[in-house]
Amino acid sequence: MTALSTEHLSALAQQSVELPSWAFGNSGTRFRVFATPGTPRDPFEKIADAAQVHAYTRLAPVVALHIPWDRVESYDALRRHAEDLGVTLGTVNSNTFQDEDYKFGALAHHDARIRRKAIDHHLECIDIMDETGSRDLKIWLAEGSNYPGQNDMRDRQDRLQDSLQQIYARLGDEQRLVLEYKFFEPAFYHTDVPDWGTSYAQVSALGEKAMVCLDTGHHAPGTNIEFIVMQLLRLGKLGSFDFNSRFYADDDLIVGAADPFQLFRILAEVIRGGGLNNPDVAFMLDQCHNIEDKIPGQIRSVLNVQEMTARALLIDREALTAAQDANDVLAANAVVMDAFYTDVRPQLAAWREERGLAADPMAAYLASGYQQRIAEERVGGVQAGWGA
Ligand code: PSV
Ligand code: MN
Ligand code: MN
Repeated sequence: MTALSTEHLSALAQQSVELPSWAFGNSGTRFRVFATPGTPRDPFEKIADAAQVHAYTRLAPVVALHIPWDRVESYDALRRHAEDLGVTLGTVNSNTFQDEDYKFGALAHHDARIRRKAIDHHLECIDIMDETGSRDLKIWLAEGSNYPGQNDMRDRQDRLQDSLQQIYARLGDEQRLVLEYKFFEPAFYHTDVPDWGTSYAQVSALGEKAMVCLDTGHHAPGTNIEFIVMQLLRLGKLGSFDFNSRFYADDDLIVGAADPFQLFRILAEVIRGGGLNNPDVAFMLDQCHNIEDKIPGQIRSVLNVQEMTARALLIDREALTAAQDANDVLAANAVVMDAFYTDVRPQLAAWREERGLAADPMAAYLASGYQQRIAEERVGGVQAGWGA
């Protein structure tokens, strides 16, 4: 069996996955939100839960915020709270999808008042980033139209660019804007940022501090996502990932649960393109745990990312290039499949123990009593925001 080398292990030791604060709140579908005992009642408790994931895996030192879901009186206090628990605050996500004013759009709206309000919301997010020490402002827009003729799509692109320019102008030297795309939903006919090409066009017109965010759940079925990863890395515009998995649409399920092979292929392109442990690429999760416990759900997620990274590192690049150069189709494919089929779990477990971690982080967390404690102590948890 191929084993992970010292070099592979040191690459894995540097791996960092950013957790979304909203994964720790209750969420659901549009049919019902099922509450989970022990759900955090405020952003401070969400950070405390995220810190548990990091404590057992040493893989998740950063927590992303969502405004207004994580609005607090003092971001400095939130920052210190995070640091006391061994994590830092990361990407700030804006929200222009839950306000009555945004029914027909926000940054691309034709009404100057509403567009101003949406731009100001993003400026507030940057103010928050200044206090939290966050680098990235992530923008996902729920904008578009439902019927042909409802809006002028081209005018909307122009207004979107203008709005983004105003936001971009407020970024500090070390800050960035990442623009996420999604092919449909909540708009069903056209979406203003439906694909990586549109996001790339919009951010390229802004400048170097603007990048694309690739959410793995935001493509049509059958899309070759690793090709997009390759292309964005090649263009130097892959700013961040939102990892999750999907069976049907934007399911937000545990990354690697629906299609571990796809996650492996994506991470293989990340490695090929120099994106692993590259500070320019943020590896975030964007998930909701509707029916399973949230902390174990996040532990499972980061371990899935680690396992598929380890397998992707095992691809024998020399053998692969030789087979490719010889047009040996089956040999080239076999090199990739050999790596994918290697079970890295025993080696990762042993390696964790060497670093003072439990061999099985999930079992260790479940045995710790934390889940029972929060279930007893916290009554009346908040929703992740989707229903709030
Ligand atoms: C909605 O599709 C969404 O899941 C986007 O992926 C955002 O990243 C996320 O919500 C949080 O705003
Ligand atoms: Mn996302
Ligand atoms: Mn999504």
